[in-house]
Amino acid sequence: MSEDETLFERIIAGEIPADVVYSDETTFAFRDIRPQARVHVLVVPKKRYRNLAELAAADPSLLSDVVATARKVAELEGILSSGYRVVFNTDGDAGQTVFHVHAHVLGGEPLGFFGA
Ligand code: IU
Repeated sequence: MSEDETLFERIIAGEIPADVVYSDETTFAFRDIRPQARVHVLVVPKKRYRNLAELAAADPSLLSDVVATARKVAELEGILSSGYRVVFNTDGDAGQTVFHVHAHVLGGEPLGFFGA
């Protein structure tokens, strides 16, 4: 297993320090170390799947938990009414770098459109 594959598991286990925003039985949320917006929090399932495609195929209920935690994070960060974006980068062209599926929760300011 590569460093990328274990990194978020080590953050969840408390072996690597992180700014934790929320945790429950199945999901974990912490601030991104290189924030791309005023609010930039990563939501991960505690059980590791490589990416969104694998999670959605194998465990839709856990994917639902991740999306619910993204909403909880928006609520905790005070951006539920101003709006927020949830992004899952999935493999090569999307630029995924850490292969433990994670949702980026972004907001706290107007966000530009993005793409190629
Ligand atoms: P990506 O969707 O796989 O590209 O996102 C990985 C994110 O993980 C990226 O925004 C990094 O800044 C973030 N991150 C982190 O928060 N803490 C870390 O120790 C590492 C990456 I490595």
